[in-house]
Amino acid sequence: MTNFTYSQAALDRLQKSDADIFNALMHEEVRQSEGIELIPSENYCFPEVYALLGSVFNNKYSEGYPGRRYYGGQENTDTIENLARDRAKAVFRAEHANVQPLSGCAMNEAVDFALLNPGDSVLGMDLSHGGHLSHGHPLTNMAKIFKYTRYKTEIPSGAIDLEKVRAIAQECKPKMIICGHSSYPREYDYAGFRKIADEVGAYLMADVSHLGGLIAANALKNPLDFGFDVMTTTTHKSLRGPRGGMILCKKELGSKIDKSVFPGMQGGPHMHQIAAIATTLKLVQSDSYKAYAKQVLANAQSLAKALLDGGAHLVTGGTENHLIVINTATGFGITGDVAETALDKAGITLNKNVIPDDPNPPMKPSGIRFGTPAATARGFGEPEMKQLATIMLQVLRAPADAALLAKLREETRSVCKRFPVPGLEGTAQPKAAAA
Ligand code: DSN
Repeated sequence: MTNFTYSQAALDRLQKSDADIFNALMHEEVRQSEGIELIPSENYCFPEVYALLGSVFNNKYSEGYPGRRYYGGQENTDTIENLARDRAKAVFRAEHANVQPLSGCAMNEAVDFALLNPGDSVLGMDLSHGGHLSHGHPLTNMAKIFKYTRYKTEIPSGAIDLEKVRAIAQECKPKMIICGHSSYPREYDYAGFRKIADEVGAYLMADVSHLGGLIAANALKNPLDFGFDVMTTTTHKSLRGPRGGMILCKKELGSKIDKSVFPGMQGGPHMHQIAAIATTLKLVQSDSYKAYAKQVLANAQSLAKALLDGGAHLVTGGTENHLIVINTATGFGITGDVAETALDKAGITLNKNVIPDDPNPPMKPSGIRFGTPAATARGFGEPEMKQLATIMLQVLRAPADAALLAKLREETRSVCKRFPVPGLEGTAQPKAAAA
């Protein structure tokens, strides 16, 4: 059975009362343990996080904020939320922190509703160039309320031409400009964006969901150091915490942000999640976490170089953070969905992804996106990145070769056995539950 940090008594009860879900859980442990996770937004949380997510804090209603709640019995929830807010401010050098957003989209919507009025103009990055759905993609609810305009990157360098951004901003007169992404392998010129926002009188927001942990460890630049008004981050990606979101902002915006989260958007905060965020924010201050963040970046460099050397076409030509996007259509003559499926068969999980101005649709896009946070969390280093690149290149060159994929699956399983998932140590081969 599992060696996870759930209470054994609770697991025994689950096995008796709901064998279907219990078995799915056991199989998921095996999947995560025996496969190489490269989805750049996923990670293995700190084992302490499991203890808190499975704790009695799950039972508590705490609408409001510390010291001002709508329910009694808050002496312990106030403690954890105050700790989470104080630690968030210290880690990110922020004047104000709200740790209640349930996850990423809710967090970004709360910022929009705090700072904008219906009909206001917002400037954010185009989705196919690396931006995120919650920055005003036309299919989102937010796009029905606010008027979003998008800036793009230069193809093929991936650079952002600030003169073009400035011209768009002067034209659309945004009330807020968003920096941030979910598939952009380059660093932003935060100071350049601050200048443009000042020129057009816009709020400036950074959504650093992918980079939160790397910024916390000072391995990447912190937009708040460049005078950004607001910064948002999810807590389950590079930060290795529970699923959740956080809003960090200037003091003068704190009250608007807090009111927008509660009661504007949400009811009871998830206190088990906030407890786990608080602990995460303590753990990311350790030297071992700082070393982890540096290794995430070193591994991304190593993986990118080995893939480039092997002939892969990297969107933007390389990476400056934890993620890599490959154009599989031009490099290997296959769409991203074909690449995703073949790599999955070889034991490597990543996601199909659009490339800038992709001529193909999102379910059959031209590329794949992947990154190093999860593999680094289980201890992969640069030798494993080179091995991984060799495996990936073989798969991408022959995605329909079943025998090759099966052979490579054995190789990935064998690498995984050497690097147990945090929280699953001691169970190199967790047993699947009996059917
Ligand atoms: N879904 C996340 C990602 O994969 O980047 C962002 O919301």
